[in-house]
Amino acid sequence: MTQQIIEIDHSDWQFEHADPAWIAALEAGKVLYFPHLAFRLQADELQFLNPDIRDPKVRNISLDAHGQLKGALGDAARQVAMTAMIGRFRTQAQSLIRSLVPRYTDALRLAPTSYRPAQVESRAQSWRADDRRLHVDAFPSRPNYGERILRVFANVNPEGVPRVWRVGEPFEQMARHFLPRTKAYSRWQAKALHSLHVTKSLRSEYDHLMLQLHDAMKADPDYQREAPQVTMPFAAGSVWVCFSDQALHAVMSGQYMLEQTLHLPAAAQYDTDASPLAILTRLTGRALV
Ligand code: AKG
Repeated sequence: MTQQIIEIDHSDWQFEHADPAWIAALEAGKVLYFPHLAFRLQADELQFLNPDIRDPKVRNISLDAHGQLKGALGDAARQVAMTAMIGRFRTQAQSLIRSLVPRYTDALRLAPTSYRPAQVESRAQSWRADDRRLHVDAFPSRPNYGERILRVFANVNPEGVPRVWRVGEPFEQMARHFLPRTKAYSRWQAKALHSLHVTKSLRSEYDHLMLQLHDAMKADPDYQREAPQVTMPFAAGSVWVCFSDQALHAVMSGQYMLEQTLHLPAAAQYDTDASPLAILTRLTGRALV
């Protein structure tokens, strides 16, 4: 398998000169890893390194695009301080992306920022929601018509515990393997899902295929075990970036991570042929959105 993780020795959230080879690697579905780029907590924020600050009814604490904090326990002062911490990470993550891939800047759409204080190993989940299985991100209720999911992750574990991921083979290889097994798209069914409010808009054939691939991968124990992959411990005090709708990933262990999602129209990429939409369109031979 070609190398799926590209290490970049940089300790600043702003780039003066980004190497075009990094952009090509990112758009090819690789993970950019910054082992010496840390998101630093302030002294009064260390209190948030505690899994009990999360409302157990939600999976992650999040700051929505309007600056509203969700899923955090504690009084008003704590909520304000937590909003400030997550907001600072959001600003730094945006600055990293804008300087790393300047052409994206005007096209990016801000999505929520999450704080994940729970220990990965202790999560109990259905197979479909289990992110310990290799997958690409695809959302059942929010069709995106090929819009990209760009994510910035920061491991803020205070005890040096890495966040361990498995990173799988290139998207196209996986798609060639699973596409013959996917169920055919039904426009009628997509309309029914929309009218029942299961989906927020009409699910396109692209969205259908992405969900099928997500589920097919997670449901296949042989693929999970035997597919080409590397185990990658992302160090405490490091950052990594990938298109999570393209990079096959699974999280195996770790605790305390911040994550920023940014959406990007596939047409705003440097190489528009590299997107999952372009790859699936080529492999199926038809328009999918
Ligand atoms: C995802 O958000 O898609 C994941 O797989 C989880 C990654 C993580 O929590 O480290």
